[in-house]
Amino acid sequence: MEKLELHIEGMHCGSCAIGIQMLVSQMEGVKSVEVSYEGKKGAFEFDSAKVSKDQIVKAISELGYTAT
Ligand SMILES: [Cu+2]
Repeated sequence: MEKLELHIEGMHCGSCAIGIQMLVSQMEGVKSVEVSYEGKKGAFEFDSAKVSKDQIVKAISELGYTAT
């Protein structure tokens, strides 16, 4: 299990954070997701054999946010 912390730009409210959380937690191999709107960040735990960091970053950017 791998851990990843991302800085997320572009969220305007708490439901943006929940939207990201719901999308990423549905991805295969993702074990846990915690997105903070106030902190502008997300903490992810995932199985790197099933999903990559790049795939998570890409999924977030497809929602219209910038994850770095
Ligand atoms: Cu919002």
